[in-house]
Amino acid sequence: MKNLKKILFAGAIVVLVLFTNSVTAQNASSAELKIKTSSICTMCKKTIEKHLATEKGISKSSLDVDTKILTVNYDPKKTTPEKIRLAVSKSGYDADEVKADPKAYDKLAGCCKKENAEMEKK
Ligand SMILES: [Cu+2]
Repeated sequence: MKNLKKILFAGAIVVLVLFTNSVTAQNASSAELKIKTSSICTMCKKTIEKHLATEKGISKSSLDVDTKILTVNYDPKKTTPEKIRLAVSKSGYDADEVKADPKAYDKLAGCCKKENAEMEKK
């Protein structure tokens, strides 16, 4: 009987190790994407990050206001870089070569519009 207990115990450990490995493998399948956006201020940051939080397959997004680079952590099985850029566009901002959705852009606060930012520089 003691041997049987040992075998069961060893079996439980094997199952645990296999389970842990599969969880780690899932984490490894998450990818990172960097997108150049037309954002201007911390309000833009909130708008974009809030919008992306509702998108499927995106676990985390973080915008660096100074560089305008948006870093997105996503699951490649659930979404694609194309879809993510489109989501950024739908929030009113350019995403790399994808231009901002005009309707969403119109709804942005005045300070968040790239036209105004360019005018202020002149
Ligand atoms: Cu802004």
